[in-house]
Amino acid sequence: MRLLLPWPALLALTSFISTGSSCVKNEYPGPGDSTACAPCSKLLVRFPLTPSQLSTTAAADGENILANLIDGSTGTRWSGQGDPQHVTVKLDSVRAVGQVRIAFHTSGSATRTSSFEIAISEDSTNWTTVVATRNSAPNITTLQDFSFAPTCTRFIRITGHGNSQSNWNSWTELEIWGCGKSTNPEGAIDLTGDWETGDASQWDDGWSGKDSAAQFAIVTSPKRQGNYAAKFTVRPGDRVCKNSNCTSGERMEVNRWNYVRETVGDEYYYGWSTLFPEDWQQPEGWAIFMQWHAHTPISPPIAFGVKDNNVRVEFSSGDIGEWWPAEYQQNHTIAQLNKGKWHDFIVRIRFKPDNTGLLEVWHRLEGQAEFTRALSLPNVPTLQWSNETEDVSENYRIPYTRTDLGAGYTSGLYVKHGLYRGIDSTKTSSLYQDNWHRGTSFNAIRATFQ
Ligand SMILES: [Ca+2]
Ligand SMILES: [Ca+2]
Repeated sequence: MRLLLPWPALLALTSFISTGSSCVKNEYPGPGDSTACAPCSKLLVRFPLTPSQLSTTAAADGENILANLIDGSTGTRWSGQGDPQHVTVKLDSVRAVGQVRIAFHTSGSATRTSSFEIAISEDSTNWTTVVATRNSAPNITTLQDFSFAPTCTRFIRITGHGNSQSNWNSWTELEIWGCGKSTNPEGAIDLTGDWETGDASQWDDGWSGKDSAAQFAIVTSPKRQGNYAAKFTVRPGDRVCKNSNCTSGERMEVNRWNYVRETVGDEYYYGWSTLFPEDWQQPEGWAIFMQWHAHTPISPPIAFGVKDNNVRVEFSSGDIGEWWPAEYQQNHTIAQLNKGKWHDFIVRIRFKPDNTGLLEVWHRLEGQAEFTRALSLPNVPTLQWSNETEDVSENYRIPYTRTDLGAGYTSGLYVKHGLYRGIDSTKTSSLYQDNWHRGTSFNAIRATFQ
């Protein structure tokens, strides 16, 4: 028998979140899915190119061949005469592209500039200009960066319009940058939500809240990092409703939707800071302030919550075939509430629906110099899965087989950050968040803290 939870979620049922960019080909990439495309807020990777991926309309110019554009040397060049002449890059699959880098040959004249424009296309027929005709900067022979909003595309076309001395187009290097998983072994930050834009634009799907003007504010004090932090407020009655469906709790959260999401086998590190101010009003029931949510209509597999005087990690993970309780339904205390002092968190999660998942938490309270390991759970499920198909939203099912329980589906995640609580409180609760990041190593995350 299924029991509806007195707890978060219902999100998948109410489905307030739009799918954002229409160019997302596979919103829910599976493990090893190299064709996944999701725009990001920060460029991460240079897409590897081979000579066969380059083509041009220009006649050959001796040894100045296309392959010279991607040989890593500014001492070799491609040259094509005429205005216009195109160089077209065909990516190995649809990718979220956000920057083209070009190094220009100056033919011995430091002040020579080159004229060009950049367009993108999904089919190499219909083109969208992303960098209008412009000149390169003079006195620079290294790569110059030309950025635009990350967009899912397959083809990038650079059109040369000659240079300030002649109608030759001569470029020494070409790189295409965009969104993807970093392979830097030193670790890297791939998602940032530190409010330093002075707004919520780092969270690509905006708010889940009843009244963002009343419930959300960028503040300059208190703050933990940089110039800005964010204040989240939830008042009695702040449920979010659409049509006749309402969330099971009251909330003010920011959401991330169009990004390389957490899925089976992924491992990421996260960091952020949360302040429960001196006048914090503890909700009567449950309250969470950071969650990794699945495409299932129940509580998230992992959430950071606050209960009584404790900050804790709350799990509803593993087999959810009966929905409640989930196979792994546990709470683990991280720290005391310590109102008025910032909590700094570093969290490592290996995402698995069986007991090969992992979660570690390092914690530091404002005033402490270094983080200490507060929790280590090396053998826990960190995703949800079910062998009942209706448990996982159709668009987000990832086939999954567990040897002891047979075949079914798991769902990867998306993140929500702010404050979400039950509907049984009579007081208004406000807290502050700052310095949220996702990265690929402890050190990369640690470096984001001051
Ligand atoms: Ca070269
Ligand atoms: Ca900040």
